[in-house]
Parts: sequence; structure tokens; C-alpha cells
Amino acid sequence: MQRRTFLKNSATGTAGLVSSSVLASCGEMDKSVKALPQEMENVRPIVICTWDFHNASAKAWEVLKDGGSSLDAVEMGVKVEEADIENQTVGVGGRPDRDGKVTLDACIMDKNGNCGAVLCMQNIAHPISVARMVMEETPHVMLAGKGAEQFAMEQGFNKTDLLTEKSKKEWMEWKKTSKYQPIINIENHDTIGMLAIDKNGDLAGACTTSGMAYKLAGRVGDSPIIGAGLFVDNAVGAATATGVGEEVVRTVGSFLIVELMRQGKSPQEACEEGVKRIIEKNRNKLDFQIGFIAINKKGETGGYCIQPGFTYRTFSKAGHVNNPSDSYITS
Ligand code: SD4
Repeated sequence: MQRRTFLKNSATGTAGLVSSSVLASCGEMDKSVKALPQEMENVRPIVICTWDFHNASAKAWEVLKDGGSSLDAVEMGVKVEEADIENQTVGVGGRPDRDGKVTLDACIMDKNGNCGAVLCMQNIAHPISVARMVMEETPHVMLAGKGAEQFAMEQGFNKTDLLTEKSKKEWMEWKKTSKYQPIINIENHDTIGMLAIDKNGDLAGACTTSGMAYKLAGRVGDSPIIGAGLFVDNAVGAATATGVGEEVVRTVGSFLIVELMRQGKSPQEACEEGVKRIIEKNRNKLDFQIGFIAINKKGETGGYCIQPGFTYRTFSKAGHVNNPSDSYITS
């Protein structure tokens, strides 16, 4: 198995991280942030996202390098993919459910642990922005279906037909067999999960998707579920997922990875352990893809997946890189 070095952005281990997270959990978050290790000064700001979404990560970087917040960066970043009609896994142009309806899922989380999500929402092109409004403008965390759509309209979002001719044609072709079979690494661009640290050292994350193509009507995966598709803890780090959401939900994957980092694992080690938990439950049927990415408070990053083919982007002062992820299955 090809191995890359565990600690990507720093040669130092996780001792500093543990002590800052312990301090933070004792209610001394501000002090711990001020006491960030020197190497983080060199890394931040930084953005990391699933797959080779170079336009999205470049957009987020633009926000970060000008001193913008990590929350703005991840929202602006993933919106690029939501708007791209060529991307059939996110936003407009997404593949529909088995009834031909495009239903979108998204969530967002900020440095204070605030979060918002929309589930199974139709007719709105930017679910991530609606999720942010749920977080900022309502006393709730999640809005689903018609209620989410109604809320979005009330907030001034336009009604948009999300089903493109291309996705419609493919769906009609699919209906001839109606076989539900998630495809591993769909065209190498899939759900976008994005994590960022801004110049102040604060973390935020966003995740947005049209979900699994040809799913049952009403199906929701991991992507809008806080703790499963995304989790951010400003004292420790953040993680996000792509792949077959049911499996990520079953292990509460992103929360698990952040907790593993809290215990001292590097982002890379934590992602590997997260994937391992899923593998343990699926020893006899490893025919699906899951990819996790993670970042810790110091700006160290990692990623791991089940099947070969997953990549993730990082953008910092060190450059804009598409990182091939190590995988459990290697051929
Ligand atoms: C879901 N996790 O709805 C999403 C889809 C995805 O690779 O990431 N596909 O289950």
C-alpha cells in the first residue's frame, strides 16, 4: 500500500493540539487560540475540500487571503459547485431521485458550534446559503422538504428548476432498468465538503450535495447531518465526508474523526480510523466508496478512503494542491 506521510503541513506532532483542546474544553478557548503554536501562523489561512474542486477551493482561498472569515470562505467556496450545471452531484444539475426530482441536502457549521442544515429541499439553487440562514435567522438547526423551500422563498431565494436536460435524459435512461446502484467515484467529482481556517485561526465547514442518484423519494444521506457529513470543533479541528451516506451516518463519521483528533490523533490517523470503523461493519461487501478529510487546529490535514480514486484539494500559502488520498483497497 502506498503510504504518504501522516503529517502533511507540519513536522511536529499533536502535543500542542491536545493541550490547547484541553484548555478550550475548560472554558479557556480564547487563551488557547492566542497560544497557538508558531507553525500554525505559517499555515493559516487554509482551505481543504473533498475531490478536485479547484474552482471552489480557489474561491474560498480568495475570501481567506483577503482576511475573510472561514464561514464566508466555505459558503462562497461550495456555492461555486452548487452553481455549476456540469456538476451532477451538487446543486443545479444534480441527478434526481427515482421520481425525477432533484432534492438537495446541505449543512454549515461555524467556530462557535452553531449549525444549520436543509434536507431534501427542491427548487432552490443554493442550499448552503439557506442552511446558513437557518443557522443565523431561526432558532432551529434543520429544515426539511417543503418547509425548507418555503423558508428559502421567504428569505428571497428564487425558485429554480434544478433538473437539467442532461440529468433528465440520464434519469429516463436509468428508468428502463430502475436499478439502484451507487457508482464508485462518480466522474471523480462528488459531494463537496469544505473546511477552512481563517487568519484568526477560526474553523468553519460546509457540506452540500444532491445525494445519491436515483435514491428513494425523501431519502437523506449524511451530508446535511451534523456529526455525520460534517463536524467542526473550533478547539480541535473539523472533518467532512463524501460517499455512501448511510454508512457515514451509521458511524457518525465526522464527529468520530474530530473526537479522535481531540484524543491526539493526527488528521490522517483519525481519517484512517474513521474509515476502519466503516470497514469493520462491512467486511463482506466493500463495494462502495467513503472518503473523509480532516484538518486540525494547527492546519495539519489528512484524508483517507475505501476505494482508490478519491482526491482532496488544499489551498494555503504553500500552494493549491490536489492530493491523491490513500485508500484501504489499493487496486
Ligand atoms: C449522500 N454522501 O447523500 C452523499 C453523497 C455523496 O459520494 O457524497 N456521494 O450520501
